[in-house]
Amino acid sequence: MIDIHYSPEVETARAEGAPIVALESTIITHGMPYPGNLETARAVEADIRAEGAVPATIAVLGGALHVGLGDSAIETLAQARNVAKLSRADFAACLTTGGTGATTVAATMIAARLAGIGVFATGGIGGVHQGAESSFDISADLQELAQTRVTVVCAGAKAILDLAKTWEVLETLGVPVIAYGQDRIPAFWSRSSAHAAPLRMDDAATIARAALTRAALGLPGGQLVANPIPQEAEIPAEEILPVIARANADAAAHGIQGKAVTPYLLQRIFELTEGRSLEANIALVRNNARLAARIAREMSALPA
Ligand code: PSU
Ligand code: MN
Repeated sequence: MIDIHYSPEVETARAEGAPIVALESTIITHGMPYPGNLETARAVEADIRAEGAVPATIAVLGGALHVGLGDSAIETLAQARNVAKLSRADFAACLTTGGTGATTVAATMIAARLAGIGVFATGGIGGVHQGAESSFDISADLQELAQTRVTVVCAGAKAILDLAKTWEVLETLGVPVIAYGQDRIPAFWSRSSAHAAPLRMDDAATIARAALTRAALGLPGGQLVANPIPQEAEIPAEEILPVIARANADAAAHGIQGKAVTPYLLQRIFELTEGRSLEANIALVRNNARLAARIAREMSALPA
């Protein structure tokens, strides 16, 4: 049995059956620079509370699984260096050896499921990297969505990826990809893309009921909700695509591989856009947190 350390707020919400939204910690340690990462983590939690749900940021601290972090723990993580980036493969090892690690989408889904939390908000999921036909670099996030029953709210897959291949793999794995309120799958920093959405839903209640229906069908795995970035924060595709191409070329030239690829690309795009990519990233995560809170409220109103 895993001993889960709940924050007092999450403990109370669990006891009362109140809505809870899980949040990952890799976005804090590897996805954004300090102090923007700390400001974002705090703002996202406040957004969830303002929508009437309770935030549960997830991380492994000294071998203990925490579901809900206090402000000082978030601040420590935001400034920490050399924190492990945990996915399905290394989650158990970190708990066993007393390590400290930030959870990716995959690991956060595993923890949310254990804690009985049905919805999770992030920025963008991992997926099939450009050049995957030779590197084989496909994020474990995709497998997790196929296996673990949590609804994940994102702004699409991170646009640094090969998006066409990412959506193909999710279709193969039987993961519902639901665009929120539009017919195209959003592309993280940009609201739209060339990709038609396999599914579209326009309200949180339908998304919550669809999760319940999947469970009733006995289907394992989650749902992916792709929520477009707010209009005022988006970076149009024609502006961001050349920057992404340059960042991917730089990653290849420097021989960046494995877990380092995603953090490298996000940091490089931050430099190349002079911080604008970070502003957009913050806006989209907050937007996802608000939608996730509304879905959590709908879920907690449904019969268990
Ligand atoms: N979304 C963001 N920033 C991030 C990530 C997601 O806006 O840093 C993280 C998530 O934790 C995701 C991970 O699971 O990047 C994907 O990493 P990889 O491609 O190595 O699987
Ligand atoms: Mn990878």
